[in-house]
Amino acid sequence: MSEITQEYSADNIQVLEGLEAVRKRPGMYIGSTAAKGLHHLVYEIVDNAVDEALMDACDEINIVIHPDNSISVRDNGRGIPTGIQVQTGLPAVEVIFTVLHAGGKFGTGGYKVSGGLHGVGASAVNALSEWLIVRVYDGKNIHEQKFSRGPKETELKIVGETSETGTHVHFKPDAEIFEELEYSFDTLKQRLQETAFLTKGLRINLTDERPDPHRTRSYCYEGGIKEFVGHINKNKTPIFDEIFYCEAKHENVLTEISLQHNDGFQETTYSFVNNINTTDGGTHVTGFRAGLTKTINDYARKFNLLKENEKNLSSEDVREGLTAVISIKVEEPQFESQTKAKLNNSEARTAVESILTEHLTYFLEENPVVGRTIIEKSLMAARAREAARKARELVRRKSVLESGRLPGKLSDCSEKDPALCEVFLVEGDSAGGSAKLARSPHTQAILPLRGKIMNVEKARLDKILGNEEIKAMITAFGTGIHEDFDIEKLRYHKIVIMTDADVDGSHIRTLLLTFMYRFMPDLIDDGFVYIAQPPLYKVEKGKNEFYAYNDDELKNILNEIGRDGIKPIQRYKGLGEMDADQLWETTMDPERRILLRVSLDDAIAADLIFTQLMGDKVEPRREFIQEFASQVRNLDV
Ligand code: 28F
Repeated sequence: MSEITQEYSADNIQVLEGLEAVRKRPGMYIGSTAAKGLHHLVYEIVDNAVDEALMDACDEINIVIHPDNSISVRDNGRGIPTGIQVQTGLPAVEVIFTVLHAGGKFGTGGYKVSGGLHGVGASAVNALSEWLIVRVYDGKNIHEQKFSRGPKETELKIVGETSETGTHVHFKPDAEIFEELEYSFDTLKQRLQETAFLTKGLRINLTDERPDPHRTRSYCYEGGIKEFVGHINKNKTPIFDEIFYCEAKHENVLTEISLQHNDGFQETTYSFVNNINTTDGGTHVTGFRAGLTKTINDYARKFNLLKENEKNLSSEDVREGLTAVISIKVEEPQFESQTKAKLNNSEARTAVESILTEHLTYFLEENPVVGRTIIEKSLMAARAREAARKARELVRRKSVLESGRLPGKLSDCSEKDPALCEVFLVEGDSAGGSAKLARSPHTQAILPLRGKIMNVEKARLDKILGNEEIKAMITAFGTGIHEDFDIEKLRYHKIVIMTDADVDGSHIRTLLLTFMYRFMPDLIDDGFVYIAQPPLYKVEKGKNEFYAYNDDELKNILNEIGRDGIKPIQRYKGLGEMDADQLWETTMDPERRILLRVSLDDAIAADLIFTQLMGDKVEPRREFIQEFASQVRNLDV
């Protein structure tokens, strides 16, 4: 008995040290203490419930955002065991919430989701919460334990009876730790929908109980990633109706693949390992590409769709317009980097390649029309790629992209250090003129863009690179594009999109963002792209001038200064209505302006947004324009 007590106290010290470490360096455990880390807490807890679903022990998870921005997560699984663990002398549930990495250590086999990106589990969430309450429903009793900033506040005790089973965790992120405490419904919604797609048949409900507005979403996909592919292609035009899907296991790598081509030119492939989004791909994606290229070429040869004198289709050719989701489960995932963005397990490559080859070959033989359609599209891609390559060579040689000769329309700044330089992309020549007068020419360059920017979603590379506005931007930025992109050559560390505050302006802004996202994604990723915020209203009273950037602000200003003796309120419809001084004061002066930094850290959301706006279908575009306004407001300042 005394031995156990000794072990207990030794462990207890370790426990407290472990959790103290999490509180000292939260960033190391959850990535950040900003909004991203705050949301991460939810994923850690939800992922434990998802593990239970992956064991087929649970089919529903409920997540509630409470009015105080605390979160509760409830699953209908078996309930975390409440019995005493021999090694620690403590209830298993207490261990899970107080011992760092307990999830992994005591895992009972299976494919652990291991807590999303950082995989630190419930104990880290507990350490970073002002309070956390866990309730276990074991079919007879409700067991409850409370914690505060790590250490327990109460022993595990029975607080009621129940016929249900499952686990309920309610926590409030600690204001001493997090800079941001307000949960975003949209961010949680996005990620939870993705989780639902990845876990066939699991129902995930999200409820926002904060006022204005109460919202709820429910996600459940019997078809899993097949429905995910359908969802991604929803606003695009698929070139065949059937969505390919397969599921098989090969050397302990459980593999699911789904794909469908659309009539666009971009590839959209999302890959996951144990439900973690591997944004940089890895061995599973390599295996997928090899299997796809080989299967399609073999099929084309077998049915004489590719003549003997024709070269094999390339991997790029067969992936034009492809939408695919690859989801694998492995017992011991090896990642190349700390961020888990790229998988390293070599068995994943062979598993995905062989499973795809086998099932896709069968699928194409069963669906010959699909086979022919994919091959026709790939052949067109091959021809276009050849034409584009020649065009690019030509453009390159003609030195448009690499001459160092700057576009004629650019009014450059005199400073040479890119870190100090800004370029304003301004809609229209007239606004460009005011901006030129308004700017501080030492550090601010102006590039006026005429009219609508080309929609890069809808054109091939040779045509895009022939477009004057696009060429002007590429040469002004100096970085080159695609595989030639070199951030070191960036000439301005702030690229500021300045468009009118109307629907046309927001359309142009989105076209510009689409162009950058597709051609120079690192510009956005590395935080060099900004959106200027011109004011919407000007209020004048006596000698005082006030600018309002939205309707709320206008109301506040009017409340503050009263309506007596004010001049008629001026509503700016476009940048052109402001004179140079006003433009400088309100929108360009680094001391006074508000810039929104564009940060598309969720590539999936971004891509859906971009195709929603850029695709052919009108309805989603309208929805988007409405939603985009709120997105922009949510971007980091
Ligand atoms: C709201 C968050 O965390 N759900 C969980 C279980 C179920 C088991 C379990 C969890 C056993 C010994 C480690 C039950 N019965 N939702 C959750 N549900 N963890 S977390 O076991 C954990 C291991 O220590 C469970 C039989 N086996 C496992």
